[in-house]
Order: sequence, then C-alpha cells, then structure tokens
Amino acid sequence: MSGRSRRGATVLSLVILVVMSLSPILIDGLNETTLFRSASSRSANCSGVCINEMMTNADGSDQGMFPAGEWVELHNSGSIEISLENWILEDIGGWVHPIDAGTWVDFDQLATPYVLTAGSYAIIAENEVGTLRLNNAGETLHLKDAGGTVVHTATSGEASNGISKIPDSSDATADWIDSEENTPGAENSETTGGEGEEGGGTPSSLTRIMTMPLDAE
Ligand SMILES: [Ca+2]
Ligand SMILES: [Ca+2]
Repeated sequence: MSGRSRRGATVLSLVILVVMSLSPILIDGLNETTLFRSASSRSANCSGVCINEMMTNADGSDQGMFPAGEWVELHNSGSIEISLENWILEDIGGWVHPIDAGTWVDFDQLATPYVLTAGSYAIIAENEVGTLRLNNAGETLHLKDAGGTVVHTATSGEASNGISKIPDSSDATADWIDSEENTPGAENSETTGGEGEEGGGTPSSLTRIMTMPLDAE
C-alpha cells in the first residue's frame, strides 16, 4: 500500500468515525422535534384546581411586579378547598416557578396560607422572581402538585402584546385563545362570536414551536 493510499484510507476511516459520532446527535434532534410536536396542542380537561388564564406577553417588560409582567391565574373549580403548598408551575422549556408568598398576589390576605377555597382564584405572578418565562410565540405550561404530579396542562397560541390567553370553551384541549378582556382574579371574559373560527391553528403552532427558541420572552 503506497503512502498516498494509506493516507486516503486513514481519511476515509476518520470520515466514517465522524459520521458515526454525529448520528446519535441527529437521532436526538429528531426525537426532540417529535417531542416538541407531540407536546403542542396539549391543553387538557381539568377539574379541581386548574390554570384558568395566562398573560404570556405582558405589555411592557414581561418581568416586573404584578400587575406588570407575566402572570398565571389559577381557579379552584371544584367543591372543596385545596392547599397549593409546594405546588409549582413548570413550562416546556424547563423553567420552574414557585407558588408561594413571593409569587402569589395578596397571599397575606388568604384566610389560611396556601389554601385556595372552592370557587376562588389565585394570581401567580412573575413578581421579578425571574422564573416565569412564558413564551410569547406559544407556551405549554404545567401545574404540578406537591408530589410532582401534573394537575393541569395548558398550551397557548401566539400572544398579542398585553392580551391574556384563556381556554377555548368550544374545545378544552385546543390551544388557548385571546381573551376579550384581561381578568386576573375574576371570571374570564371570552371573545364573543369566535365559534367556528378555531380548528386550523395546529399547523402554524407546530411551525412556531419548531422555529422559535423555547425560552424567548
Ligand atoms: Ca380570569
Ligand atoms: Ca413572555
């Protein structure tokens, strides 16, 4: 074997090695894409304490003290009071936001700390904590109880500046839609006359999720 062909063989084996080492990355990339795709449009039905409204794209800075910044409204839709001690909000980008005195608006006015009575609302705000990073282009947010069990999952569509997202009353598992009016701490105000306009949102939300950074503000 001449020096040249030996060098050629060495280069060839290097190329094969590089390709072999890249393939797991490519496979991981595909899995990640599949994961993101399956994670979109995954709003869930909910009873008990549920995510009920979210401000993913606050007017002005997305961080700040409520009413500035992002916020999430929880609603106890059940018939018994529930303690949210050690519950968290976690988004698909892995940001974990606590539910505690520092994030729960008017926490000190609760009759019992952490207890959300039946029918009442809680506002969990960014409050400059720095961990509520809801993606303006579309977000999937999980509410988890003290044992780490997902209690509710909500997926929002692309948000307009300063307009909150609420469940689509015609389809609980669809991407959330724009509210008619932001109602933190009160019953939601749904956009009227929206029936029949939904249903075509999935492909565009898939595109967004695959092209936008997950933790974009
Ligand atoms: Ca509300
Ligand atoms: Ca945001």
